[in-house]
Amino acid sequence: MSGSLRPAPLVFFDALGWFSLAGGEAAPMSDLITHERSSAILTLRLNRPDKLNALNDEMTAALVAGLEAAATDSRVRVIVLAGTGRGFSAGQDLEAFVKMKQTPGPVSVADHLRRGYNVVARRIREIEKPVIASLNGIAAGVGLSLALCCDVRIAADDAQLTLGFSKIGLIPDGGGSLMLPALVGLGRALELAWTSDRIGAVEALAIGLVNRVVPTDRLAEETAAYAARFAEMSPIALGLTKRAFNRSVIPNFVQWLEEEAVVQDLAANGPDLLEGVRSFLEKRKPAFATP
Ligand code: T3D
Repeated sequence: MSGSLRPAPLVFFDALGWFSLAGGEAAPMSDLITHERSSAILTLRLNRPDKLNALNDEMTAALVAGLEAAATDSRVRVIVLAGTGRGFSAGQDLEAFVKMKQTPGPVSVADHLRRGYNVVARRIREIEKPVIASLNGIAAGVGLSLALCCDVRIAADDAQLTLGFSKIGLIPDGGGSLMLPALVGLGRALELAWTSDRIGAVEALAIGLVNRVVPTDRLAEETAAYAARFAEMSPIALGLTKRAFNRSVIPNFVQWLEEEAVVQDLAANGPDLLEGVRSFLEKRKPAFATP
């Protein structure tokens, strides 16, 4: 079933970048995030397959709205994040990023994070329902970070995971600099962040980056069957377990998102970001600055 569960709430951002919703007002649901509900399971699907589901501002706002709808709809007990087409997400749309940087009075990267990816990351962690990332093909950049913010990751055996940030002069953001070491330990996290090596599903499973690996042609069915187990359990117990683990393992998550944005701004204000992005789009090696 496609379409929204109910009219999408309007999303506003305050000075700190947190969103609020206009009560009762309806906005057209963006096609960039589709909603599919099957009994108690809501799948929010990144839907920009011609761009490897690279995220732009409209898509990010639609994802926030989708998560908010899922959080407040008592029919929804489990949320699945998935991608349309040959991958989960290639991360920030780098062409859109260059355009954003070229507009007069460009928004800072820290503010861009505060208004967008940090809201998504915070929402995923705050929703007291299981949020499952269903990963096929590529998950890169903040696409991977958001998957790491989810509670469980199910990977197709064709999944390829890469941070990618270091290749364009950035640090992992969208909660990635906290969730990655929390999941795989400091040493492996630094290795993955610094090298931006692509790792396959089997290696990701071995290091704890994903929870399970399933055949690619069965990803949707296996994810649905897995989610259905949670849909039959006590939503109160599952929700409070998430609250308890949030508080025990990542109690400073929201504060860290802000600190991460500040550190990312330091990286973004140096010369390497635009060189990294341009070299990627021009399909050449970057010439990074010497400090
Ligand atoms: O302000 C802020 O909020 C900053 C926050 C940033 C958050 C981030 O996510 S930063 C990281 C952004 N993402 C990346 O740097 C990943 C860049 N892409 C890649 O490294 C590779 O494309 C992939 C590993 C994702 C996939 O590799 P592959 O070999 O399967 O595909 P490809 O040939 O590289 O890409 C296919 C096409 O998609 C290609 O376009 P073309 O040549 O067919 O016209 C490529 O340019 C395009 N593409 C891939 N990733 C992006 C993209 N276009 C725009 N943005 C992308 N992120």
